[in-house]
Amino acid sequence: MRFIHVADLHFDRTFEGLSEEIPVDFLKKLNQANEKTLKNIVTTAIAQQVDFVIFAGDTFHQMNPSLKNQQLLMAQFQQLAHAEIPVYLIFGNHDYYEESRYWFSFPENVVLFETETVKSIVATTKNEEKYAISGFSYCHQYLKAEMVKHFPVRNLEVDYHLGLYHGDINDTNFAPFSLNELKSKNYDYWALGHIHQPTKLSDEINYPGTPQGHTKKERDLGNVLLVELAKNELTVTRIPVAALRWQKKTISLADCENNAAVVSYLTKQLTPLTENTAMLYEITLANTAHLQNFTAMITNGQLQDLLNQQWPDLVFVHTLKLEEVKEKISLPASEALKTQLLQEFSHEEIFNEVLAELAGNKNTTRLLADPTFRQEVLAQVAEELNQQFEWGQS
Ligand SMILES: [Mn+2]
Repeated sequence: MRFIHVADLHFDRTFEGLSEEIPVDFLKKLNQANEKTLKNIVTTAIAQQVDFVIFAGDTFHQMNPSLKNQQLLMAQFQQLAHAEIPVYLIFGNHDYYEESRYWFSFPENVVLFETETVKSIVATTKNEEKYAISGFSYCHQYLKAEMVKHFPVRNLEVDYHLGLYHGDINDTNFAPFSLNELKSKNYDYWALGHIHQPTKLSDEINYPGTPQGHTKKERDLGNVLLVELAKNELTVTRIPVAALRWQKKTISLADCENNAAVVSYLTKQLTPLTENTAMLYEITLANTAHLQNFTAMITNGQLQDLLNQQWPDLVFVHTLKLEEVKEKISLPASEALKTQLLQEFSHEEIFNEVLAELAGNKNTTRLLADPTFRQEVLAQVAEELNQQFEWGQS
């Protein structure tokens, strides 16, 4: 049996944090990107001849999607219907479900899990493999119940049993669960949703991450998972589908002798690898001290504009800046102490204790519970400590 696991598509989310001067051609790409990503998913499903496609919540960014976006989504589900590929869909905390908001019927190949109670269905693939799927949806923005407790144990009368779960290990607002609880059900696969960075909790328990990043923080991602199940065998493959990719790059100009070499060098560095994926870049230029009269063309935006004309519909540099070179402060403390401190603060309790003042607020509570947030903050702290201080030996 093989299927595609999609989560957190956020089909109607706009691309955030871009300057207003986006070239017309690229703006057109942006406006079509969400639909293109979904089309890529559908094309992949048909080409891979999968048995079904799972959407594990937050297919829409809003609980009240526009009519146009509803129609576009249904049209793509209809494509899967033509290929006789079923869709199993749960709703997450962003697109929490209320029937009356939908002005189009879901095609008949789409099986919805519509309530905040766990529902199980049994079906058969074309190859006569029998499978069960258990799942639930959000009907409110928050779902504090530990939904995992309501899942049945593995159905022993089917070849495979799958769980659909939109939730968060740490955050009590989003159907909290523990890894052991999921494992205790003995399912063959758990299709998770909610965390936008691809995250593997164990071989058979995965967040695919968002198939299309919408902010510069959602960089270097954009895939779905192709899952193949055979008796006692599981293969999970990432398949890239994003119409647009966000990337952060530091480019050294050490090899550019003078300004006359800069444009062609940068152009080369930004050359798109494929015509199928548009690129959104945040570029930092390093080692520029030897170039004269250089800074002005960065600050007045001329170099950025020029680069954005090279592949107007494929490459957009949304940020172009110079690397900050600061004089380092010499510290009498050792490198080992720095490592030790970082290790200490990577413990959840200690980290949260330091940020205890933020814990009262709804949004920050969510951040504090997110292990990727902790990792990001600590990585940033480590970078700052290295950039700003000269560490001693003892
Ligand atoms: Mn979510």
